[in-house]
Amino acid sequence: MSQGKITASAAMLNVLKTWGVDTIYGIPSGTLSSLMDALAEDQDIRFLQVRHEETGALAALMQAKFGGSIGVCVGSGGPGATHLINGIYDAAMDATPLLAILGSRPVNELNMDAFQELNQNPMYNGVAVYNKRVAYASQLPKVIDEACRAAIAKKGPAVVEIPVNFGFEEIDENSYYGSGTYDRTFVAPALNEVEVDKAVEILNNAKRPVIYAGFGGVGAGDVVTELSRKIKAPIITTGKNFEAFEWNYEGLTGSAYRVGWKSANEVIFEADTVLFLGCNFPFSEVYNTFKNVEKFIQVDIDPYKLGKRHALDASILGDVKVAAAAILDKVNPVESTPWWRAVVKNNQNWRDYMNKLEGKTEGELQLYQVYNAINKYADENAIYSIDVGNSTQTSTRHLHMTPKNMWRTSPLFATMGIALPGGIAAKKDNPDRQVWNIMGDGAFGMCYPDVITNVQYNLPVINVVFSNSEYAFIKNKYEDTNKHLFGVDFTNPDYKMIAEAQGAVGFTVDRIEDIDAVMKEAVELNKQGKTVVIDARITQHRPIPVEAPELRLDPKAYSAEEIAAYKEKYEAEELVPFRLFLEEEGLESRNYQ
Ligand SMILES: Cc1ncc(C[n+]2csc(CCOP(=O)(O)OP(=O)(O)O)c2C)c(N)n1
Ligand SMILES: [Mg+2]
Repeated sequence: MSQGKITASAAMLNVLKTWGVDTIYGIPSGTLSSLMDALAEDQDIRFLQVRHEETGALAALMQAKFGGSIGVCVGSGGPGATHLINGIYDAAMDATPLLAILGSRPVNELNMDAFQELNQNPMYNGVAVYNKRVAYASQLPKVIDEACRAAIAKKGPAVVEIPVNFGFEEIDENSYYGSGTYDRTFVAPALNEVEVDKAVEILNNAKRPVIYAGFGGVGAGDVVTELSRKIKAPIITTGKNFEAFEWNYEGLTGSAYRVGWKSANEVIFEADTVLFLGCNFPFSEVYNTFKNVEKFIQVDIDPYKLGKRHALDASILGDVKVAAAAILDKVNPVESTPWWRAVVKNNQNWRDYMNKLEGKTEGELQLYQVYNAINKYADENAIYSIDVGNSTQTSTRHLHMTPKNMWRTSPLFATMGIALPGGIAAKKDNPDRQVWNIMGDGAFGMCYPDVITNVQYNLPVINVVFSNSEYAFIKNKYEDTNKHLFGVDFTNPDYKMIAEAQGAVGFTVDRIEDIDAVMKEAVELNKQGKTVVIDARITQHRPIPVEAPELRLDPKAYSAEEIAAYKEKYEAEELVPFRLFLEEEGLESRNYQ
C-alpha cells in the first residue's frame, strides 16, 4: 500500500464501522473480490457466509428488526444480487434499514451485454430509499455513507452497486469520513395540547372505547396498559406488537383479522371509539374494520400516517409513550363498566379454549401442545423469530409473550423462510439469550441448508418445525375460497437426519405424551451450545379461523347446523359469541342487530 493511501474497499469498511456494522452477510463472488480482500484484512467486520444470498439478506434485515445495527448483505453481480430481493422488499414494507451491496463487473466491462451483466439498480427503483451505482473509486466510501444515512433516516433499504475494480483502487487516506457516529438522537415533538384535550374529551364520553396499539408503541406497553385499566378500554394489538404487553393482562384481546384472536375480531365491531396508537394496520381499510366506530383518535410520530387509515376526530403528532402518558394524566378514571366486563368475560372464554387445546395430555400431537412445551421451557427473555404461515397466526395466539421477549417476522411482505435467517442474526447479537425459530415445514424447506450456518459460527438456536406435510395456511384459505385443495401438500424429508447431517441435533416427535421430554432435552442441549431442530409432526387440524365471516358462532348470523359444524371442527364447544356477553351485561350488539 502506498504511503497515506487506503483501498476504496477498506475505506468503505471503515465507514460502515461508524454505523455500528460488525457483520456482512453473503456469498463471495468474482464481482465481490475487492470487498472480500478488504474483509480478509479487516479485524472488526466479520464476513458471515450463508448458503443462499436470500438467507443473508433476510438475516441482515432481521438484525435491525431485533434491535441491532443496520444489516449489510452482499450479492454477486447478477444472480447473487437478484437473490437479495426478498430482504430488500421486506425492508421496504416493514420500514427497516438495510444496506444491500450488489457486486458488478469492472467498470470498463459495463454496457457490453457480457457475462452476468444486468441493469441492476432499476430492479429496486420502486422500493429502495437509496439506489445508486458508484461512479468512481474515491466516491465509494461517500456513497456507502450516504446509503446508510438514507436507510436509517428513511427507514428502508439502500442499494449500492459497486463495479469491482473500484474497490481495489487506492484512495487518499484522508479523503473520506463516516457520519454514523454523529448525534442523531431524536427529540419527540412537543404535543399539541388542544388535540390532547380533544382526545381526552372523546375518551371521557366514550361508552365502548378500544385502544388499537401498533408497533410504534412497542416500548410503551406499560403506559398503554395503565391507560387501558384507567379508562376500561380493552387493547387490540397488531400482530407485530404482541411483545409490548403482558400476555396475562385481562384487557389484552389480541390482534384482529386472520392472524388474530376471536376477542379482538369481535370487539372491534362493537366499539364506538378507537384510540389508534402508532399503528398502520392495513387490513382496517381493506376489510372495513372500523365500520361501526364513531370517534377516532390517532397518535403517530409520522405526520404522513395521521389520517391514513381513518378520518380523525383528534390527531396527535407525537411519540406514543409521551402522548399516552399525557392522556393518562388528564382522562377521567372509569369504574368497571358493562362494556369492560363483557370484554373481559369474552376474552377469558377465548383464553380458556386456547388453554384447553394447549393442555391436552395424550394423543396425536397438535401444534397447541408444542407451544405449551415452548412456554414451559422458554427463558423469560427468549427471542422468537417467527415464519410466515400458520406459525404466524398461532404464535400470536399461543406464545405467552411479555415485554421481556422480542418477536419478529415478515409482517406485511410476509415472505416465508424468514425465521431461520432471523435466528442467525438474533443469536449473533444476543449470544446470552435463548433464540427460537418457529416455522412450518414449507418455510423450513426453503432455507434448511443454513442450519449449518448456525453450527459453523457457533450460533446455537432452537428450530421448531411444524411438520404437517402441507402449506396449511394456504390450504386453509382454499377451504374457504376454492373448489380444490390443489398443490398444497408435499412429502417431507426426515428433518432429524437433515439436522444431524449438518452437525445439529435432531428430534422427531409426534405424540403429545412425548413433547415435554423432547422439548426439555432440546433446551438443555441448546444451553450446552447445540443448535437443535425439533421436527414436530403435527396433525393437519386447522387452527380455528376467527375473522369474519369465518367465525361462525352467532345464531343471528349463522344457522344452528353451521354453528354446530364450526364448533365440532375446531373442538370449540365452549366458545360463546361476544354478543351474548354484551347482552348479559345489558348491552345491545352494534354489529348484529
Ligand atoms: C416466499 C413465499 N412463498 C409463498 C408464500 C405464500 N404462503 C404463505 S403461507 C404459506 C404456507 C406456509 O406453509 P408452511 O411453512 O408449511 O406452514 P404451515 O402453514 O403449513 O404451518 C405459503 C405458501 C409466501 N408468503 N412467501
Ligand atoms: Mg406446513
